Amino acid sequence: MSFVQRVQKDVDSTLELILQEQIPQKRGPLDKFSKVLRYALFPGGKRFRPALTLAAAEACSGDSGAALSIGTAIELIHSYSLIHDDLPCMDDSNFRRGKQATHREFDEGLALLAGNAMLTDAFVVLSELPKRHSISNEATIEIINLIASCAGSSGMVAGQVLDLKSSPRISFPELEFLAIHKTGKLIYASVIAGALTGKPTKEERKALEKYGESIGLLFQILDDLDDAKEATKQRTTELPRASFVQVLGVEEARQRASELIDESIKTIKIFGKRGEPLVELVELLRSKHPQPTLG
Ligand code: GRG
Repeated sequence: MSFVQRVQKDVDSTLELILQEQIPQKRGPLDKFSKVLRYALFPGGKRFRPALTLAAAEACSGDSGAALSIGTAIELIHSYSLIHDDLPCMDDSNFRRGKQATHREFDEGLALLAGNAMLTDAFVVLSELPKRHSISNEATIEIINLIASCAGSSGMVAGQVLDLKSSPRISFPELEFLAIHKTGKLIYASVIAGALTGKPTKEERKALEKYGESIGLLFQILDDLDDAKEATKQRTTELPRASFVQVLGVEEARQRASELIDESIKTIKIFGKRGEPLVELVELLRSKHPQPTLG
């Protein structure tokens, strides 16, 4: 079993435990609500963010149990953002992860509340780090502060606001700022929160900050390249409101992705063997999106 497959299995079991603890079997509407949460969480997506948290913990010889709890909490936040992003008042998407979006399978009210519950429950999980793992109160507060600020009104939500109001004529700096917030901040938080389960040196933390920033932006550029490829296949010209492919063109977007892949791998060389899972995650993104070699 690969590193990522192991993380997927562990995150699924942790989510299952959280669901059982937060919503013990109740009858009536709450039973239905528990089905809504399950529908949105299983089967999951790539579980890429928790994989980053566990990989960063390993690089810093951190606590893997705590990293799994943190990564799962971040996956709850990510899942809330996907449910809300699909709502008619946002991206108005009917499908997610190969099936009906949550609000289409159930209704808008329940989908909205499922997102709210996931975001809130994530902080229950995080606040219990000292009780369940050997993480100090001080480190817990730092982790909660990092994740909340990366997800909130100066992080992912800010990016979503800009996306909602963006025009296809957006400039490159504006688009980069949008992507760094909408997609990059939560990915950055996944890396740094994992590192905080250990005791990274100043140099190690700096390297992980750079890695987190690069891989966050890379993730969005690759997603835009995928969307553009899909649009060509479907022979549609309908592209996301603001996309790197629209602003840079396919070749330049691929070139930028290739540079970010090289930068992120170079940055984590200082971890040697302990950094291997972090390298594996970049390689996973590369393998799914073959890049041109830079001349
Ligand atoms: C609603 C506050 C709020 C924010 C939504 C994440 C997000 C912000 C919107 C999703 C829009 C989108 C498709 C962005 C592109 C990059 C991205 C985050 C893709 C989805 O993440 P994956 O690929 O999904 O990790 P899985 O399904 O694998 O979990």
